[in-house]
Amino acid sequence: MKMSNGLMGRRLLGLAVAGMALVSGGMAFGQQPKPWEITLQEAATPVMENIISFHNLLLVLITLITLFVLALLVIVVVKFNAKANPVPSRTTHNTLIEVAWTLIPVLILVGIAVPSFRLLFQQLDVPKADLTVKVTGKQWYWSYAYPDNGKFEFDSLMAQDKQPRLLGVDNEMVVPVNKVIRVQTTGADVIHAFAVPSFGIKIDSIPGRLNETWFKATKVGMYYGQCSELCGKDHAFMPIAVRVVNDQEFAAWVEAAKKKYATNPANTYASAGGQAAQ
Ligand SMILES: [Cu+2]
Repeated sequence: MKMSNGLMGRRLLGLAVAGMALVSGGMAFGQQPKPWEITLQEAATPVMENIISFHNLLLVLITLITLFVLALLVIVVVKFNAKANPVPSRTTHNTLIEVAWTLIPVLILVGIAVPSFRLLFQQLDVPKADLTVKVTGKQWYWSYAYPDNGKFEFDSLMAQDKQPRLLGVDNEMVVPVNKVIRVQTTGADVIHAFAVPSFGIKIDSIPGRLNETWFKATKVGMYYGQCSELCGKDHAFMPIAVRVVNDQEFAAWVEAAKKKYATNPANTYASAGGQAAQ
């Protein structure tokens, strides 16, 4: 069968569009990595929205700079090769150009530094929290404690039978929507890292140290992350699943969780000084 290039291109494009529709159709339940994803996960917090716009700004800048340098290289190769330009110029100094190629990059870097520092400050300056969740990384699962809501703590392990594969857990971390959640994190054994891409957070969970970050999810739904510090043989199998719900659902969940986890061995983890029952 013979096919013209144009026809072939259109068929491939059609196939790609159909594939993308298939992927997005299966994505009704929340934020997680998607097949063939080439950009950042969709934002669910103001911080992540700002990270994405900063990323887009940098992408435009780096593209323009790369094209400019490429154009200069092409001009040099075409106009100033030995054949086209047998007698080279003996110029060694040009004050105007030297000042320009020093000053313009400095101005560009300062221009990048301003929004960059603003974003960094927003990430690091924890606003007044509505709720604190203490997240402990363990080999190889997470524990979540709710000191403001009855001091219960529970383990969250990857569930083989749950979807999405390798991201579903038995007990999800649950938080209310549009509330500032302070995340305090530590490691019980080795260094782990608590990361949820659509919240724009990634912070090390270090034994003997309490690290702090925050997020304010503005959309209800399920959000997935993974441990992001190589922590041992099951590093790839300690996913993070966060369910963002409205206030009433959160209050109901807290009441149920208090009862459900009242006898959880995880609550005695610290006092027992040993392995939590899994
Ligand atoms: Cu880990």
